[in-house]
Amino acid sequence: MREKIAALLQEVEQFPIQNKEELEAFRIRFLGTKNILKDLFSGLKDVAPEDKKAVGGLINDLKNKAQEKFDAFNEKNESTESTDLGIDFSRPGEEKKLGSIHPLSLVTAEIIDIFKRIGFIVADGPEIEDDWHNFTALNTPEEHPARDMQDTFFIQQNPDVLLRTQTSSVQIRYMEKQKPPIRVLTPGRVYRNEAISARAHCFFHQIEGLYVAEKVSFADLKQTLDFFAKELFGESAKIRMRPSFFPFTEPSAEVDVSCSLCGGKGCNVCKYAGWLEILGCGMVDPNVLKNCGIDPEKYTGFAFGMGVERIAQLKYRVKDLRLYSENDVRFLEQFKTV
Ligand code: 2NM
Repeated sequence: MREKIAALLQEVEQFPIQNKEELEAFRIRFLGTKNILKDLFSGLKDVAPEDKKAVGGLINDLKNKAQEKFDAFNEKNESTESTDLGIDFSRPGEEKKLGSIHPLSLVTAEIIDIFKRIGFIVADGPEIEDDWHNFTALNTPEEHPARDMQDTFFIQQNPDVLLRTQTSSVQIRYMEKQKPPIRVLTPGRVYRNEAISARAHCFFHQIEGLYVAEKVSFADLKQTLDFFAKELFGESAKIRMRPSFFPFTEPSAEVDVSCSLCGGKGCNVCKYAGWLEILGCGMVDPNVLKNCGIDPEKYTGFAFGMGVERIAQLKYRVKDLRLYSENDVRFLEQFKTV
């Protein structure tokens, strides 16, 4: 009996348990309902009475050993299972790099916000246009240089399919569909056939505004632009108007804002002029209204247009136009808002 117990003790100690299958085999042999120790316990009745206690103790020890070995593997196995995932849940999270808003988007949003406060709404339209909406309806005559192949991108040599050169084409579409009063803002990309350099690009972004109603005057235009300049450049900003020419407005003007860097005294940003050109504007030519089915005897309107790149350049001192479309993160990261 004692040899039997000793042999089983050795078996318990040497039993290989490396995986779940071996653990289960171990459990069935030593701990299950029909385990081998049960034979030992039932064999106790044949042991000499004076020996019974000692032998019984040995069998109990054997049983405890088997249970301990089983528990030990089970525990170890459970803990390796969770660390097996290779995840340390107490580790701080990895920082995700956030992008930034493009300066042209920032400036566009700011300009739209200013005009929205005085009743303008935003409209958009196609970048691929026809001759009517980009030129003819805008009172741009057949022989006007803007129509030249040199300046406009035509698609597939078709003179009636082109990339819009200004967002006024969207305003033509808007006037064709809507009755006055109209207060609309048209932000968007426009295209011109120019060699790319620090100061010119083959595409850029415009925001044009249009107000058509009864008795709209040049004074209304001036007031609106004065409000705009003060909102964008600060309370001390002043504007001045210089006579100019556009086919679609009469009279037309160029608008300068006082240089916010030197306050008009003159510096290298304003080239010692004290003024910076920011937009073009004028009273909508009666022919343009007529072309859109609006009665020029009853309604008048003003319009203006500005280049977003130019405004962003003044605001952020961007020296080279190409930076806007190169996606260089060293440039873009400077406009992080968070
Ligand atoms: C400018 C300057 C002056 C303009 C005119 C129109 C329309 F559709 F009413 F005729 N839209 N935008 C306009 C007038 C644009 O950009 C420098």
